[in-house]
Amino acid sequence: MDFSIIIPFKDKGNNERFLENCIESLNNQTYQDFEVLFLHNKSERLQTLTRHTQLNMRTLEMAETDQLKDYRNLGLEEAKGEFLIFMDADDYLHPNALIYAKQMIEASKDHTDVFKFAITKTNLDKTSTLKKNKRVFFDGEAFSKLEAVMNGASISVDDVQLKQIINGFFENQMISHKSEHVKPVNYLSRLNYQFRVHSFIIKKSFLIDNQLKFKSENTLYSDIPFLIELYNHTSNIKQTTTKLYYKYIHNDSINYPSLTQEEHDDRLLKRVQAINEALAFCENLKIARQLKITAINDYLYKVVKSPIFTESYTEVSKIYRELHTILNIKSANFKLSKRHSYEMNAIEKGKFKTAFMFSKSRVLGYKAYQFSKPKNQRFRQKKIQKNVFTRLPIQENTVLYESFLGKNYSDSPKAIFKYLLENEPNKWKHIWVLNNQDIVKNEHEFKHKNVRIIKRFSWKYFYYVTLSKYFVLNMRQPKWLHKKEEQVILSTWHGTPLKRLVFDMENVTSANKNYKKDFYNQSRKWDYLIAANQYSQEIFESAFMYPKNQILTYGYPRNDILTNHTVQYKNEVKEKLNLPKSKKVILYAPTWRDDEFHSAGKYKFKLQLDLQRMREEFGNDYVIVLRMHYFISDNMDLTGFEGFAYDYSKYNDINDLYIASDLLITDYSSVFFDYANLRKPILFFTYDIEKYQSMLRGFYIDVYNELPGPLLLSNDALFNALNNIESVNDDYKQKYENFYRTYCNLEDGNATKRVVNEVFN
Ligand code: C2G
Repeated sequence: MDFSIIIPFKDKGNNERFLENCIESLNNQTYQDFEVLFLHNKSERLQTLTRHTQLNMRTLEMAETDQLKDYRNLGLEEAKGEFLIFMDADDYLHPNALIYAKQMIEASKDHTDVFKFAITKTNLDKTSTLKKNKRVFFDGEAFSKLEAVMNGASISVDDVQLKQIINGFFENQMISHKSEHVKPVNYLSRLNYQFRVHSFIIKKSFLIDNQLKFKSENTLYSDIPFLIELYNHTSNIKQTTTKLYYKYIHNDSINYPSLTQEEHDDRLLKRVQAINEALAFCENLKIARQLKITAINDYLYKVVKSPIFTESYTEVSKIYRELHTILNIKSANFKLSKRHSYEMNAIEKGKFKTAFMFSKSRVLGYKAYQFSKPKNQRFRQKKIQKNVFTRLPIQENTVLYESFLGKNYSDSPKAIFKYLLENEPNKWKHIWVLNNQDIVKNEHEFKHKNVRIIKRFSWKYFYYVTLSKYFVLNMRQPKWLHKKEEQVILSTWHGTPLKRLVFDMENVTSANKNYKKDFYNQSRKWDYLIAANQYSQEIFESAFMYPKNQILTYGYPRNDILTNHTVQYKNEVKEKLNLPKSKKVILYAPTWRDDEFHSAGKYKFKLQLDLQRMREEFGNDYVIVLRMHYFISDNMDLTGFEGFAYDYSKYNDINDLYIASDLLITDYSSVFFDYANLRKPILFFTYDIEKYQSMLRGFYIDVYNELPGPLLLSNDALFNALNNIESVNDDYKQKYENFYRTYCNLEDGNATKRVVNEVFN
């Protein structure tokens, strides 16, 4: 047998989530001559998952006291394959990984014993990742075989390999494979000092001949000594140039932390201990140097910044003892900068207290330097927020408002503000976060003596965000905000969800891998959260992991005006927006797409709506208002459409656009939940629904059956619906009614009052 794949799996009750990917990827290998060894702690979940697999697989039970090293050693002993492949249970392989490995090994006539798959890190689900990385790789013999067939050679029915090649060829693009030699010492520096055994392919006889085993008891870094000992015996590692091993980076470190994401107070100590242990196996002076540098850098940049450095000298001194031994071990030469060498010399000589003092003053010096650098304004602001502003008394009657990160004067914060201003005009001091003052220059509320405007991230912002008794906002507060206990954060959120949110999302395409963790920590600081309906409440409880039955399900303050406004208000708004009185108004308000962006937070939007045709067919009766999502940074070019199409993407409050319009076209934006309060027709222009639903986020409701209007996948369909709007309305009458009853049933025009009574009194 060619390969034994060794996979340790210590079931902790919450880490079996990705096992299926791993098993499935082995099932899908195009090369079949391998066995799988699962070493596990009597995991029932593993047993269930593997029960029906056709894989050549053994599951071996470990004792509760066994450590990771014991798992791998048993795998090593039991393996029948010529080569051992080490894998982690949450990772997976490209379908052609093994055939590639086989070819790489065969092509290496120089008796290489250690090989490796190059790794790609991913935080997307397996299907999406593999879709992105479809290519298969064959070379030499296989490729010429295929070429021969394409040139007319006959195909043998028993030629399994050829069949695989042909299947692969039709499904994917084909390139020939390449691999490269990497010296362990280069390898160490290239991989940024990551020492992990996963993705290695090692000849079993080589391990036996050199008596290599996992010896370290280190619970977090037992790989390090093993790999260093391995490098001691081999001068070459052959690595694929193509990334065939998928390292899964968990995007939900709250519920499913990987070993690296788990919090261990002694992580840094464990790491320096493992390096120390590894050095004992290290004869190669250059590798020893790399290890030393790693330990030194860990100390200089990680230890001194970690909580243990400020909290416990005893813990730091344990690290010093390890470093002391490390620094006294022989290695190739290297040079430290002067300021770092004071600390290291002291540690080398065993003068730990002195080293501690030096490090402390270096850290202080560094902080002072950071603090004084002119361009580090934000750093200064955060420090002052944390260390100065939080010590000042809270301002009891001050309310701070922020809508869409300071971009608009809108949404529920606006409704709550107007209510407080009208009902208790002298009680409150109101501060609005607005990046551009001009957007409210015609709003009479802002003439009131108790209303002020500040810019986001100005010094005043840092001050008021800390000291306002109430902070009312519709997105998340900044991560750096050290909230005072007396402060009350009222999160209104900004819509009834259609698209899956945070913890209900498998993939987080555009945001960073800490998105879920950050969201979790930030939302723990909300004192109140509002939901427009029961449906939203349930979703927020799951998607935000928000405590059960704590949400104020009172209807949306922002929607009160949709119930309460007058016809006169509608006319005034139309006038304000320069829309012709004689014509009906279509509002087009689509959402953003996670996978279409220029850079972080700046999303693209390509208008698919045929404006030309719309003007030709409906220009006599209608005008259209375009309203892009606030994440879209592309500007609409409406040259030539003057008097027919109006871009109100930057207009403050979408409510006015709802009120002024007679019909809504949207897609997957939550706007229709609000619009339905007006009972005007809604059309869904969902030209990319398949991609959106599968690749991106997926939906909470059955969009094919529950929506209050038709899904229209093309301009033709859309125009057809517009032409027959009366019959569309008739067709959707019942659905609209059901929809209204489910999602708008709390919107009686008094939501703001209910919220204010609960939160402010
Ligand atoms: N919005 C807008 N103009 C658009 C789209 C949205 O002004 N063209 C505003 C609306 O107030 C809407 C809110 O932004 O309710 C949220 O927009 P969505 O398109 O639903 O997208 P997103 O910002 O991802 O929020 O729970 C709601 C979800 O969180 C979705």
